[in-house]
Amino acid sequence: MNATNANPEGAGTEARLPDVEITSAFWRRYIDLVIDKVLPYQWSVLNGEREVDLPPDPGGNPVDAYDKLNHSIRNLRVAAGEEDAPFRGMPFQDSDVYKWLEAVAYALHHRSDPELRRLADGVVDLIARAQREDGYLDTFFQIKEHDRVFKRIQQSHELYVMGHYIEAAVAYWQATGNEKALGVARRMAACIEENFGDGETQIHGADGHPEIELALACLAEATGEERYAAMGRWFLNVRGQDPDFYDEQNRADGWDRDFFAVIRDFPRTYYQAAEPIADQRDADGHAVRVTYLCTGLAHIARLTGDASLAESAERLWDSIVRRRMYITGQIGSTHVGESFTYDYDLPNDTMYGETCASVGMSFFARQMLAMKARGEYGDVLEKELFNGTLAGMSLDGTHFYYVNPLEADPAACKGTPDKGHVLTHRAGWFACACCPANLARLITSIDRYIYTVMADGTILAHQFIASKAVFPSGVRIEQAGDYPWDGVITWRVDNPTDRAVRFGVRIPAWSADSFELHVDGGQARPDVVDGFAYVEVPAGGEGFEVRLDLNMAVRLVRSSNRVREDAGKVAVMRGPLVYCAEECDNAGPLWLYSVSGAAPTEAGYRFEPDLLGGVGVVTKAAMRAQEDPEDGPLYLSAEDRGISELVELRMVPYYTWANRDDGQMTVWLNRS
Ligand code: FUB
Ligand code: ZN
Repeated sequence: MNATNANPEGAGTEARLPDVEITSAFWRRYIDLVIDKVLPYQWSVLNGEREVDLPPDPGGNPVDAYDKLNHSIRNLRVAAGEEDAPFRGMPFQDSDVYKWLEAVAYALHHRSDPELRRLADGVVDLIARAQREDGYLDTFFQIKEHDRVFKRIQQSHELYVMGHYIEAAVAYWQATGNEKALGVARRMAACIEENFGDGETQIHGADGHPEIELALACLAEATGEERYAAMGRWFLNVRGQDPDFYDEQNRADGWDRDFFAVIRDFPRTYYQAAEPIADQRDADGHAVRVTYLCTGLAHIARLTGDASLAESAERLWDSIVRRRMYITGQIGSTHVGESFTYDYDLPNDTMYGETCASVGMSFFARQMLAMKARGEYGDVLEKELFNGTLAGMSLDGTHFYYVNPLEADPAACKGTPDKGHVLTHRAGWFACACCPANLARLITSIDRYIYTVMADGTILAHQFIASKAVFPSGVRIEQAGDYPWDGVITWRVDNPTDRAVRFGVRIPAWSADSFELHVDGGQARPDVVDGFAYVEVPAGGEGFEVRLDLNMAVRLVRSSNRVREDAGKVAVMRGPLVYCAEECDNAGPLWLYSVSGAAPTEAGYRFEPDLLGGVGVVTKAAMRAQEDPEDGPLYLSAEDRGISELVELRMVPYYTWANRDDGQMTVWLNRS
């Protein structure tokens, strides 16, 4: 970076990323699904070509105000002065288009598609026409609230929206060389720089929804311009400095003129603005906000070498991962404010677990890996990729989850407002549609999540995704295997350079006690340092082979007994996958089953190629209590244990749930 205070150690991490072709059958299917189905489907929604039924908004916003025909692209046309219509939709709806554009950018890397490219170029042109002279772009404000620009940033999402455009622009410019896309982002950044800062006439506060910080970090890293990282750092440091900032802005703007009345009176922790970040001990408030903030923290810490930001990122990581995260990687224990609650509070049926929050955790983990070679970051990333995120989309790519519970019952979802935000089948779209395109951009960028190249050139192979990678240094790695179904992963490394390359293979915590590593044909006993086993690939080496055999036995897992909701329960896992029982496989109610703590034998696992796109199914002996008669007493003597029978419980990977008949689902099972 052209920086005086930039951290030369970490600044070039993205530039050292390899060019990757995905060969993994598992991920290839998802990438193709997104390119062939999801992106066209999402475009038809965003462009108002397809009517969508909107389920009740899980975040509590009134849905009646939203049309079945989405106006996202139309809003841009109106802002560009090409159509005359009122603004329609969520105030931050432009960001759905930008996430879609970013997903397209990554898709074009996997497959050349002139038609898609033409469409996306047209969207960039439209965005450029909609942008104001001074670089500002937010159609809600341009069409409807032009005199309130930056006047209520607690709720306005203006920097959130522009941050999403900046991310998309960087990705699109990198994928296609489209300078116009990047130019719009630069002008936006200039507008933000003009309006925010320490100057007397400038705004001295951060957006109520973190996002601009991570976006500026991306822009800084892509362009090599330090001013963007400095701006991102300023936004991180200003947060919480003046806890009254939002109230003062709201008062000046008119106290009751809310964009989102529902969030105005949330505590300041909701926006991570109750105190400076360095003083924030726990991950509190809105879960997606926390993950975006933390991604920015880690990224800007790396770019600027700011140790205090790095410490905050680590502290908040620990708060989430050690005390506030579900076994599937999901976060957000309550729908009230889509938020974290308190340590070890992880209810399974009233939880939130927003898809965006798992996507955000994947971003955060990726940035933490770029700061530090620590296996736990890779473990959590893997947990998110195979569980928390993928559950957000149906196997046919046209239905989505916003909220992802670990336990669901159609009767409960309909019968109590406590669970009204939980759906037992995915929806075609949402009034607040932040999740679908977020997931699309994660899946199409999966090639960026396999390796991290550290400042000293060490290559970390942290995700097991079969692929062919060519690094800027000339190193080539062909990774093979049928993960997550099979636990044998091989890397064939060619190192044509004149320096040995340090190659770190992640040893997942779940297999740390039982794995084998073979290096160039012989079994190796490497030291595992913080979750990575390191080997040296000699200079000039061709076809140097590293092979990892993981323990893929089905295992039963319990939570810390500080988690009240999971006490006396077990979950089933195999490799990175969390399993669940569904009513369509097992007669309900599912709470009548109990299982021993012993893992099933080998016979309890079978790959079924024709089920749910091809999945490994786990079966385990269980006792099933006979359901009491409907007209029987509500309370009975405890000595009357009823009758139980021995049955076989059938379980499928959590990410595939709700793709068949509507019914109950549970991850956690009673332990007998
Ligand atoms: O506020 C913008 C987005 O909408 C958030 O990130 C999501 O949680 C949803 O509330
Ligand atoms: Zn979302």
